[in-house]
Amino acid sequence: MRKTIVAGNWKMNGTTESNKALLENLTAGLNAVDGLVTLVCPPAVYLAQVKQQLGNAPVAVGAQNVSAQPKGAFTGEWSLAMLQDLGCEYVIIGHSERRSIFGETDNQVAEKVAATLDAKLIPVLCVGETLEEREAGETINVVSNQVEAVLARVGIAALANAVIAYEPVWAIGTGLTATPQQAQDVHKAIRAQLAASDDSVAENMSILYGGSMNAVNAAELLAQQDIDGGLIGGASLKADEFLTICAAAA
Ligand code: 3PY
Repeated sequence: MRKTIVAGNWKMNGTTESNKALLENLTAGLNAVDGLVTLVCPPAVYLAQVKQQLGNAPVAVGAQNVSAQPKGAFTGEWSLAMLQDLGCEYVIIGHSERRSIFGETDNQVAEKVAATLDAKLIPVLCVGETLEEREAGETINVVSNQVEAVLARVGIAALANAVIAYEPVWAIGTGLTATPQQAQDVHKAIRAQLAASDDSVAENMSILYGGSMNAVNAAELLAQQDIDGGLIGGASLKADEFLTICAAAA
């Protein structure tokens, strides 16, 4: 069964105080809905605080990144075992900010997805094209190569346990959003690519849209046939906006 997922990517924002207030407002307004997963992904240093404050609330917790290495001399990194230890369920992998600012390659992304699946956490694999690539008519090629790098590494059966997020790079942190049709076209192409390996994995894959989704544009984006939720940046830092998006997805 394809799940609808509304995930907040808090990026590098928050304080102990502001997290507390955000989660209080979020949990106060959230209605648990069958088939809808609400997920928050705070900075790693706040994962324990967020997990503890959420208690039994129907909100899953994820990290924004993880090392593919199990442990050892990797200063500044954290492992999947540590995320398991904290009770995290999801890991965002290959966000365009990781790819463009920190130089993560398709191969590194594939290794992280593989390690996350091995650890039985759920990777949220991010893919998306730059503005130049879109203008050059390369969108589907670029996205399909990013998906293929992971598919070739983990295989279609394992990928069934992942989530994919399509995030056009030009729509991240810019206030620009893909039109519902532009987003739907890419989501449909990703699903078709998966279907070439396995129809049922394709049918059941949750493919989220990310890239300046907010309370105003969410309903129209989420109404598209192949859009199964959102990976929300700035709007996830405001409880009322995030709740509006959750309601639109329910
Ligand atoms: C955005 O909406 O800006 C995002 O990058 C979500 O991950």
